[in-house]
Amino acid sequence: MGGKTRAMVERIILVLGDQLNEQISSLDGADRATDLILMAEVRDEASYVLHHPKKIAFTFSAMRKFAAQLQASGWSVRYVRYDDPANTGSLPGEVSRALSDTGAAQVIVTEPGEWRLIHAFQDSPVPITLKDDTRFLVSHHDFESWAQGRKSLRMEYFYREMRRKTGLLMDQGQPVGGQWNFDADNRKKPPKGVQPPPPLYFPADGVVGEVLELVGSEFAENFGALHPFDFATDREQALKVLDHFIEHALPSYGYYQDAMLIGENFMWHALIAPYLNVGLLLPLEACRAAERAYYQGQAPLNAVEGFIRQIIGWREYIRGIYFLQGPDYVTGNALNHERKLPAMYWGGPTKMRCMSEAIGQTREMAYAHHIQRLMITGNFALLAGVDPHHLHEWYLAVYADAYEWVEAPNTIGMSQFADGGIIASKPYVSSGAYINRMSDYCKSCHYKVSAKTGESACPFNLLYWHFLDRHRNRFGNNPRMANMYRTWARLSEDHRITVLREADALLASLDRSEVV
Ligand code: FAD
Ligand code: DLZ
Ligand code: SF4
Repeated sequence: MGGKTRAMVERIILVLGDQLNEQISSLDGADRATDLILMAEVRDEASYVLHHPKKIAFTFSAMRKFAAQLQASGWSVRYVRYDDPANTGSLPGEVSRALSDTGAAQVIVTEPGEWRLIHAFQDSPVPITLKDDTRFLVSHHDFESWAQGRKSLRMEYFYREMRRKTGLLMDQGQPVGGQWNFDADNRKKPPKGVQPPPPLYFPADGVVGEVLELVGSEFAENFGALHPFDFATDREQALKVLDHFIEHALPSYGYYQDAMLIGENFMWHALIAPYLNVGLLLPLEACRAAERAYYQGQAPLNAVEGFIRQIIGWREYIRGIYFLQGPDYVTGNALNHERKLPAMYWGGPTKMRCMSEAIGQTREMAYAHHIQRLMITGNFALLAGVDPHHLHEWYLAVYADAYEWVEAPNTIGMSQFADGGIIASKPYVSSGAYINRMSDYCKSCHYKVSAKTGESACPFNLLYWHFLDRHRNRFGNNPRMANMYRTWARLSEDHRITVLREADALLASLDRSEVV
């Protein structure tokens, strides 16, 4: 307990597992002499979904190391381990226990990134003060002001304001290079022989080793491989991941952002989302590092702009939407999709190479990149009419970077159109042709991407038309989808009937838990 006696503790400062930065607002104005920091590994947080074991191991390791760092810089820390016999299993329970042990008069926490916990703290019998999370560049109030009165909340306009606000890639009020967005340059498939850089690996140290033993015994049933575990687990290591990305991957980040190759799990992606989301890295420092690389001639503008857009654009916008829309947002189901999540998502067999690649690497790494999430696993669930809430729970569980504030708008809004179009102006659906263009998956698939009907027809081809046909009332007049509906209408009636019949048969197979 850092040597404090009962009478000395004035305030308890609760630091959550995704708030691991000394600049966190709860510590702002705190007093090393009289305040006690509380951190707790609890059953409720480790099991509100079936988290991937790597995600739990990452969180607990990073929490333990951050607690040690705080202690080393003079803070008193009460750290409750998962297997402490006195552990109540919940954060409010641990707050109450700490209060009664210390007699402190006040509890402070930075606002959690999930309504579930915000409500738990608001409903707590002891008053808990929530402070704004200043790691983000935009407050709830600023996002509400931006959103107010707008007909549509598209990210692009928000992003331009963020560029002006931060001054990133700005020159006398104008975007550097004369354009805000260079995405048009960013859809290339890597030529043969071009290899993504290998990521950095961090061998387990003593702290991580102990956590791995705990997670291995307590969460053995959860979907996902615990070993090998090589995540960064402290700030120093996370900064190395950022530097490594800037030096080796950023120069090609833009061009190949959407590409997918068998056996290449990480491509040219940054691999920093878990570190940003728990506080080991801060968003502006990542953007400034990329901007520096551009000005020093180490990375092209399209790559640097693309990376900065993901962080000050998408990441901030997505969080703004989560808090603006309120706790019911995650229950959205605008397309009335009710199919249960196919077993292949939890590692069941599938004959679809793209799905087995994306899900297989998710199981091994707790990672898949954006296009694998959006255009493979998300696209398939949307085409197949999976209940978006089931899919939301899956994404929240299986990725090391998954926290509801960022996962839910990406899943419910961007990927599943279950919010009725708040985030996306049209659903992100594609047939197999897009997957074939952006990956090498189709070459070794059981199905044929060129086959539109018949036994070997790519399931994405069949379900794509089924989706458009069954949602004609909603999307038939959407100008951005007019081409798709025109193409469908040009097909012969016989062909359309066959496609719909075969798609129905495929969906029935999924419902009977047959291998698809
Ligand atoms: P890069 O592709 O290299 O991008 C750099 C950074 O930009 C990321 O680290 C991330 O912080 C930010 N970023 C990029 N795209 C987004 C986005 N759409 N929303 C918010 N931030 C973004 N991201 C999460 O951090 N947590 C999630 O739980 C999560 N769930 C997702 C679920 C679905 C269905 C989809 C389609 C996307 C989801 N994303 C989520 C967004 C994105 O896929 C991940 O941020 C990205 O894959 C993380 O890998 P990276 O660090 O290599 O990112
Ligand atoms: C993700 C996670 C896990 C697995 N475990 C803990 C924990 O034991 N203690 C804790 O304080 N936080 C944990 N977290 C992170 C929280 O779930 C996160 O703070 C909330 O979801 C709010 O974003
Ligand atoms: Fe996926 Fe279809 Fe290509 Fe197979 S053929 S990998 S199912 S897109």
